[in-house]
Amino acid sequence: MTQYSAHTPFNRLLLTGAAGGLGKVLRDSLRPYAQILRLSDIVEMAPAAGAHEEVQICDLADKAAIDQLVEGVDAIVHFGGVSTERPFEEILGPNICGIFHIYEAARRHGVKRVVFASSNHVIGFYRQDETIDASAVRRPDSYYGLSKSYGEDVASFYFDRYGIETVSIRIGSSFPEAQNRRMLDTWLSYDDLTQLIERGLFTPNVGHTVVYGASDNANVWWDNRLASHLDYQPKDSSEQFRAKVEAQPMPAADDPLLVYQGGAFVASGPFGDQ
Ligand code: NAI
Ligand code: 15L
Repeated sequence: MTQYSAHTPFNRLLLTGAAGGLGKVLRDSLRPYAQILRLSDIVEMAPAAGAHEEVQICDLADKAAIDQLVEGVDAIVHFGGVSTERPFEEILGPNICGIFHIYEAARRHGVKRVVFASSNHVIGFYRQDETIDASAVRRPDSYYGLSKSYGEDVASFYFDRYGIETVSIRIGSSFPEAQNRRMLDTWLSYDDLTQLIERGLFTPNVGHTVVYGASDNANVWWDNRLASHLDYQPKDSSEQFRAKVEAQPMPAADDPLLVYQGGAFVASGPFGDQ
């Protein structure tokens, strides 16, 4: 039985989406928490596997491949998938089938802890002048947001039914810098993201916990008191980017970027023949 303690690194920790923007960062920052990091993505990654790493390239939509991927790991940091709004058909395999495959494999192989990269887009239709906590009814703003909302439901189900614990991080905007006015409020630094994942991996008895992923920014839309057991204490703030961002032209007052928590996602699509 795996013991979850901040002082006992995992033997094998799986990181999906390891070739992505956040995956590249987490490949380094999660290093202290496992003897071996198993890195996975659908695309090859550079550099190739180094010391204490192993790489398995596979498609989250491929159930058998994900079953093999999860075999032998102690915990999963699930960051793989489509990370922006796309036609539903492009999201279905990686995000919706993908998260089901991850949890089915976890169940089959006895993995008891997952940290899931959820998104602010599960609540994107709340307005920026509203403050919400994790109990707020979800208001997905996109097919992408719907897929993350489904992912949170899968996490909840697999806890209630099989005792697999998850911390779902509703990540705001995790990039090197806040790029616009909305991101001054949603920005999450890489160090604060790493802290959230560390708390998600090592805090005992999380059941299914939903936590909002934002740094210690000046303006707060998200109340994390329902996740206080994680003891997440953000250290960074987007104030360092304010002057640069506020030098940008001011969008119209009704621009979704300034109105909705999900910003432009609320107005993306429809796609294809519609
Ligand atoms: P990204 O798009 O750079 O990385 C996602 C990775 O998933 C890519 O390397 C991609 O190749 C991989 N992937 C896509 N389809 C796949 C499939 N079928 N099978 C296996 N791997 C597949 O995105 P980023 O920014 O690194 O985000 C990582 C995770 O965090 C994503 O799940 C995203 O939805 C979530 N997130 C990120 C936020 C951010 O601000 N960066 C905000 C909210 C959520
Ligand atoms: C997300 O969920 C996306 O993965 C990321 O690319 C950003 O768009 C972010 O949300 C955001 O809302 O800024």
